[in-house]
Formats: sequence, C-alpha cells, structure tokens
Amino acid sequence: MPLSLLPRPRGARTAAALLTGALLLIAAQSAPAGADAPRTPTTPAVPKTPTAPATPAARTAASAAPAAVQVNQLGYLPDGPKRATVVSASTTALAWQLRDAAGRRAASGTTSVRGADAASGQSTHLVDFSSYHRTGTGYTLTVDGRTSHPFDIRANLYDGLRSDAMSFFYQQRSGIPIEASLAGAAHARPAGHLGVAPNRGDTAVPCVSGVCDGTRDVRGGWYDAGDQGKYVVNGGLATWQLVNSFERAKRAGHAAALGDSTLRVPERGNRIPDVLDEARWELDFLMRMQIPEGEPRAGMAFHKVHDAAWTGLPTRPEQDAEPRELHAPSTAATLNLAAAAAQCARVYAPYDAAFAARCLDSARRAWAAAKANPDLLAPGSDSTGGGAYDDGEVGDEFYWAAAELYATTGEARYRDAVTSSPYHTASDVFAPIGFSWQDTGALGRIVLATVPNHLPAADRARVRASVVSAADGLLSTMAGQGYAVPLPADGYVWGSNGQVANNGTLLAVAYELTGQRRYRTGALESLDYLLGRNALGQSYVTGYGDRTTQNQHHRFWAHQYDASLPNPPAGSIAGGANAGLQDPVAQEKLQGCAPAACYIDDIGSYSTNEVAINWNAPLAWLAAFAAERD
Ligand code: 9MR
Repeated sequence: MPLSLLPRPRGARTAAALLTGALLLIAAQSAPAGADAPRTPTTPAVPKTPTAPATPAARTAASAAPAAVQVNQLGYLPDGPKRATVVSASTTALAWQLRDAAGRRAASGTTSVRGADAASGQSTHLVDFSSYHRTGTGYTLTVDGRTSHPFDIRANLYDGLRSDAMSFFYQQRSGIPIEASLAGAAHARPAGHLGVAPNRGDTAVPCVSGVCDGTRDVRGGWYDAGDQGKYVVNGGLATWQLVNSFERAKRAGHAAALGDSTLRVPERGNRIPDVLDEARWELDFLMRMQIPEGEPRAGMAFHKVHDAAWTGLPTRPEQDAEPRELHAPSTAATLNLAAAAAQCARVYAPYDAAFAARCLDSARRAWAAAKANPDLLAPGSDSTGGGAYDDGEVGDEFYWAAAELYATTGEARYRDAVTSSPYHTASDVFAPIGFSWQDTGALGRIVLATVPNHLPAADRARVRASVVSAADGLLSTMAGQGYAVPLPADGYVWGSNGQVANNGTLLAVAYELTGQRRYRTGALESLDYLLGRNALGQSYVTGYGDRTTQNQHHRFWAHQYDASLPNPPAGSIAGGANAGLQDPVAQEKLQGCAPAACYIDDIGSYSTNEVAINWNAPLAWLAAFAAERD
C-alpha cells in the first residue's frame, strides 16, 4: 500500500494519501478494489447502462436543476446559525430577501462577497440571516432574481432525523426479520443470513483457506453498507459512535430523548434505552467474531465475514446464495472490539450489569490478544466479495482501546498504555479530514477529554485543549470556504460526507468542553452542508429536503434497478462527493468535476453514492445533538 510509504509514526493519514492510495489500487487491478461493485457477470439484474434513468422517480430527480441559492433544505433552528451560499460572479454585494410561505418579506440584507471557492470551483457570496428568530415553514431566500429551495425555521427541526437516522441501523440488521410495523411495508423483509435457503447463512461460517478449522456462528450485526458484508473495524466504529452519542446526551441531561420506547426498534419497552438496544445488536455480533479461550489466537477478532464473491444488484439479503467466509483475525479488528466493548462495559452497566460484565471480559481479552499479536495487519488486496478495510498502522487503535479501557476500569496498566502511546502527545492526531475506521487516534482523545478519569489534571487539561484546538482548526477551515464545510478542499474522498459528519461531532464535543457557541454553530453548519448547502444544492439525506438523494447504492433498497424494491428509507445518508472517481459511473459521468461536485445520485456510483453504517452513525449523533433543546 502506498500508505505504508508515508512517514507515519503516528498514523495520521492525509486526505491526499487516502486518495492516492485508492487511485493506485484502482489502477493496479482490473476491477475496482475494495468496493462492492455489481460485478458478478452472470447476474442479469445489473443493467448494462446503469446510469440510464430507470424509473419516473429517477427522471424527476435528474431534471430538477439545483437552485443557485443554496440552503439547508430541511431548515434552520430558531436559535442557530442561518447562513446560505449564493453562486455569483458579482464582485459587489447583492441584496437578499427572506420570504415566508405567503411570499411576504420577513427579512432582508446584503450578501458578503466570499469569492472563489476551491472545493466547489464556484464564485460565492454568503447570506447571513442568523438574527431572524421567528419560526415557520416554507421560507425561501431570494438573491439576484434566484430563489432557494423552501425550508423551515423551527425548534423541533431535527426530531425526525434523530429517529430516522437511527432506524437505518435497525433496517440494516442481519439475522432478524425487518418488520413492517417498525420500518413500513415497503421496507419490510425476511431475515437475512440465517441459513434458510438459498442463504448459506452466518450460523456456521468457515474461514478462508488456512485460517481456522470448523465453522463459527457469526449471525446478527448490521450489514455494512450497500453490500451484506460485516466488518469488525467499521462495525466497531459505528457502534462506538452510537453509544458515544448516548453517553454524551446523558452528560448533557438529554438521555431521555434516546431512551426506552423512543426509537422504532423491536426491543421497545424493555427499559433499556433504545439506542443501546440498537448498538447491542452489533456488539453481540462483534463478540461472536472473537476467538474463544482455548483456541489458537484466543481473544483475537476475525477481521470480517462476507460473501466469497461479489453479488450483483439487486440481491435481497435472504436471497444471497453466495458462500460466506471468515477472514483472518487482525490486530485492528481486535482493538476496535476492545474499544467498543470497554465502552459498552461502562455505558450499559446501569441498565444490564450482566451484559456490561460480558463486554468488559471481552474487551480485556481482546486487549491482551492484540498485545500478543500486534502486527496482524489486514491487507488491501483482500477485496474479493467484500471490502478490504485494510490498515497498516494500528498504534492509533491501541491508543483508542487503551483510552476506553482506562476510562472504564481506571487500571494502571491501561493508564500506562495511554500515557506511553505516541498518540497521547502527538500534534497531528486530529487529521483535517477527520477520524475514520482507519484513523482512530482522535477517538482516544475524545474519550479522555469527556469521560471522567484519573489522568493528572494537567494532562487531562492538555488533552481537552487538544480537542478544542482541533475544533478551532475546523472553524478556520470553514471560515475560508464558500460553503463552510469542515473539510479541506483536498478532503473529498470516498465517504466525504462521513468525514464531514465526524468533524461535525468533534465541533460538538468542543462545544460541550467549552460552552462556546461558535463550536455549536460549526456543528450545525456541518449539518447544513449535508442537507443542501453545498455545491450541488443536494440534500444527501434521503427524505430530508426538496432535492434529496434517493438512489443510493444498496442491494435491497434498489428501486432504481427494480421498481418492486424500495428506495432507501428516510434518514439514509450517501457517501458524498469523491474526487477520486472510483467507480465506472463516476468515471463516465463526472469527469472534470470540482472536488465538492464529484457526486451523482445513481445506484451504480458506489464510490459517491453508497450508504454505510459509519456514515449514518455520525449523522445520527449530530441529529441527536442538534435536536436537543435546553
Ligand atoms: O469507506 C471505505 C472507504 O474509506 C474506502 O476507500 C473504500 C475502498 O476500499 O471502501 C469503503 O468501504 C466500503 C467497504 O469496502 C465495503 N462495504 C461498503 C463500504 C462503503 O463504500
């Protein structure tokens, strides 16, 4: 991997490195590596020209031209920032009017000229109507004869998204029927991968050759994305983010909003917060991926389980006939499990002591196994039938796991692992592009900054200051842009929306640490970007906005290819703009795009338009944050 050529004592990957690595992978192989492309040649359901609008709905979306006054199409909070971006070459300020649903002028002012915006390639102006605090629906902004999509101003703006972004996880569950009563009739489906023909099932899965004897029961968990693979590093990160969202909400006095019977999950009414019920579905799976005591490499976690060959689109989960395979244990997967399970032990303790104890035992065993096997690295070449999720540097995973284990147990051995890690003091732990499944050092800092622990006061203050300083860096990045995106212009990689959302959560953590409004403003403006204030005027979240993504790459929510199947449910976020053009549709349709415009709402564009648990998790986190009212 080219990544290994970089001097990375602390593993902070740059956006350019991620992009270069991915591009070289594509160039080196006949099929795009690490992607769940429809590439089974015998699958008749994959159209030869997947970009042709296949349905009336797709045609409508394609023909709706974006407005040039770009707003958060869902709307704005009465007490939050309210800014919009206007595309205009004018070098002088322009007049703007805010109008209510009846067309009456509610406010007016003049733009500030922002000028050239590197990420979008556009010339921009900013509108700021933050001082307008009235509420209503159907507002529009008009500038220079052009009018925005309509939007609301209301305090309960994010209540729906808080719940829908979480329902995504329920609907990605493997090994359980998705009920119409919870997901709606169109999205209901039978359980996948329980061994009912034609499924081979995840109930007795063999390893790839030479890795283990016999079979394992690795049922359950969430499907990763548009594919039906289950990957421990990504599952661990997404689980951690959901549980972290609950723990943060609890500190803020808002845990009830994610409590029992608040979400559409089958466990409603069990007296356990619903967000923890959802995360437990994955935690149980992650622990099934751990090798039991008495076996070779006990305590290690298998890196992933997925189909032996890529399936085509559509493939309903219960109709996947491919053999499933477990891939070799890895240090990164084991440490992700250690981090998520240690967090589980702390956060679930008040609700289910037995489960919390099981998590702690698993976390301790995972940590010990990773220490004994520190360099079992998942290779980038292992991408047949599922993504590679490769990682050549796991010092950051050691740091994150140690931080979680220390926060939960307070034990000296984990404290020493924290304080002796180069990630504890390195200045580049917070990459401008944000943390990721591959780059987890920032998560260790966030844990140590927010969860009470016994680090010396000065050290804890330093860690907290490092989080705030990283957030300051994001605010300054945003201030230099036309669309206030917490991502540098070279940060539009595969899953850029996930990176934006992750950085949004970092801004929200800085708000918690300091109480200073500018960080809340940054977190809320991250949502503005995702919901339409961007170069394409595209809300990337299904069902939230006037011009929203709806054809994400998914094997069941594949309406664009099969009209009998549904579109993705409301609250599903697309991967987003990716300057790497790493799929055939993007390569055909997006040549020459500016980085922030390298996106197409086509089911075939898996490198710009897939869904994934690690992208919906920070969306759910941010929506829960934004929905809180003091
Ligand atoms: O999110 C992953 C991205 O960072 C990688 O560049 C890309 C190629 O390896 O893979 C992405 O993850 C995909 C995974 O490999 C398979 N399931 C779908 C994931 C989202 O596209």
